[in-house]
Order: sequence, then C-alpha cells, then structure tokens
Amino acid sequence: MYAVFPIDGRRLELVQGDITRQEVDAIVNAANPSLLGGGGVDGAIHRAGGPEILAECRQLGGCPPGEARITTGGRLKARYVIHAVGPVYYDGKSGEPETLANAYRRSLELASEHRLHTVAFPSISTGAYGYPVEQAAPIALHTVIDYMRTHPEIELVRFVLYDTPTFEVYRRALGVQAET
Ligand code: AR6
Repeated sequence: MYAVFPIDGRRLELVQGDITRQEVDAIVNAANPSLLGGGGVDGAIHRAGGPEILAECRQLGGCPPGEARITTGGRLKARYVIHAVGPVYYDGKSGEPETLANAYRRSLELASEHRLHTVAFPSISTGAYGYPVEQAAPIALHTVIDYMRTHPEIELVRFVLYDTPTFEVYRRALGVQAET
C-alpha cells in the first residue's frame, strides 16, 4: 500500500512495509537511550545491518529522548542509520508530544547536516513505547511537513509503516487516498 503527499515539488510518502529494505540515504531507527539495541524496529535494523552498526553505537554514549544520533548503515541498502529516541508514553500531558516532535526534527536536521536527501521513518514510539498511533501520527506528519517546507534539500521522506492499521491511521491523518 502506498500514498503520496506532494510538498513544493518534493514527496512525502506512506508505504506499508519493512524499513530495513528501503533504498534511501538514511533509515531512522526507533531506538532507546542506550543505543545498544532492543526489539521491534531496532532489533530488525541491527539484525539486517550487522554488527558494524552496534559497534558504532557503543562509541556514542547513548542518546536522550527527543534527540538523534547517526551511524553508517552496515550491510543495509541505506548508507546511514539515524537513531532517534522517542518518548515513552505516560498520559500525553508529560511532554510526550514535544519529545516526539523533537525526535523527528532532530533526525531531519542530522540528514541535512550530512547532505542526505532521502529519509525513511518508522512510526516512532507507537510500539513498545505505547504512544497511541492516532495521537502520534499527526505530530509525526506535521513535524516532517514543516521541516520539508523550509528545507528543500530533503527531497523524499517516506514513512514505512509495518501493519495495515498503522498505515491507515497515517493515511487518514494526512488526508490522502491510497494507491496500489
Ligand atoms: N519496519 C517498519 N516498522 C517496524 C518494523 C520494521 N521492520 N518492525 C516494527 N515496526 P517499536 P518504539 C513498527 O516498538 O515504540 C525497542 O526495543 C512497529 O510495528 O519498534 O519507539 C527499542 O530498543 C511500530 O509500529 O519502537 C526501544 O526500547 C513501530 O515500528 C523501544 O523498542 C515502532 O515500534 C522503542 O519503542
């Protein structure tokens, strides 16, 4: 499944799929503050990318929520992995929206600093970290759209959503039709 939202001649895409298979300059990992791996998309990225990514992560000394760090992509098709740490959801009134927006924005700032043009994101914090996807999707989308409008170097942002319900929530939040 696929949907596209044009932004000033560039593209915000939604696809259902596996982020580890994306051929983009950087894929974003939904990491934890240790940066030493975990389950979910984090586990999948380290499995697919190999031990080189973890070896680089060990040198970074962790990453606070709302921040991001960059490593190479190891064996992945993507040249880089941007490790972003989202918030653990508590009640939605404890700074989670700001921390989630910061995780997306800082990831894109790192992409710009490294002269990368195409970036794929998972749905940060909506798995093990428990952020309701209906609340997280508009924050993720608004943050990325705002950034793309002011940073023309970012040519493509692709949200790679693992399951159909998550894809549908993002598609509705973006207000676009799915294509096949
Ligand atoms: N491709 C794309 N999306 C995926 C993939 C994949 N291969 N695998 C899972 N997802 P989560 P979080 C989706 O739990 O909530 C880790 O242990 C998944 O269905 O990976 O930010 C870290 O180390 C969900 O929609 O990340 C942290 O400790 C989304 O990715 C913690 O989990 C995010 O789910 C971070 O939790």
